[in-house]
Amino acid sequence: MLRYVTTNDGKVREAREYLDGVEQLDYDYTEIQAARLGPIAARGAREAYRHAGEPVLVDDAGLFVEGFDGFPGPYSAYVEDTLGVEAVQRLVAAEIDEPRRASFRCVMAYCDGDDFAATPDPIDRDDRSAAAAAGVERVETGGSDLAAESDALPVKLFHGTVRGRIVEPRGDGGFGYDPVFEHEGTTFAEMSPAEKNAVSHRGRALAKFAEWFESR
Ligand code: ITT
Repeated sequence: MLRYVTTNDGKVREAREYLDGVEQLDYDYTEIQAARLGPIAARGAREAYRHAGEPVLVDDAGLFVEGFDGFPGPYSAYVEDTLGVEAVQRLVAAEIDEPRRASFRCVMAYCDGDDFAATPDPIDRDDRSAAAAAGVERVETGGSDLAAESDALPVKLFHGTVRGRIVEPRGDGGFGYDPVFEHEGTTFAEMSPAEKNAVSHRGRALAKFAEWFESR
């Protein structure tokens, strides 16, 4: 049984369209601080797999504002919880000229304890020697060293991106930053779940995953 690991019900609604009978695993894995989503999702997938003992899919996403060098990016959840979505929109409107470009990005990280021998990249193998050379710190959680526990677990990654603009909030569908993200004239919050999935970062990553998973 595949477990879709998230605390966010909005993500689950969107994932169900691609993954028949997928079960949500409401597990709050450790989100490490990193500039890119891939390593965050990969680390989360290893931790969730060790917790669940079943195949897991972790979904890490964020909003990247071009004029802010990608902020809030990997910190999107923290910024939503602290500043709030509408404050981010006002900040963008005050500081950045039209067209206020931004993108949503999503990385799906799949782990089932096996290798992916005949699979093309990207695969995160948690290369500890490369991490050490780059001066990356180990993550300590309650005395256990996650990286040391997990270095034998490869994780398969699936990426999705969608480009758009930051606009004043419109619509009441979706979740998170959807009301302030406009894609080709419509905000994500004005779209039905199926319309959003057809163009969204998550829909694109899920479509790639679903195709690969079916053949596995
Ligand atoms: P989990 O980590 O438990 O999956 P989360 O909501 O914290 O739940 P993320 O860290 O991936 O998930 O989310 C980053 C932030 O980006 C968070 O504030 C979300 O609300 C927001 N976000 C992610 N996908 C989004 C989408 O499709 N539309 C709008 N906002 C989104």
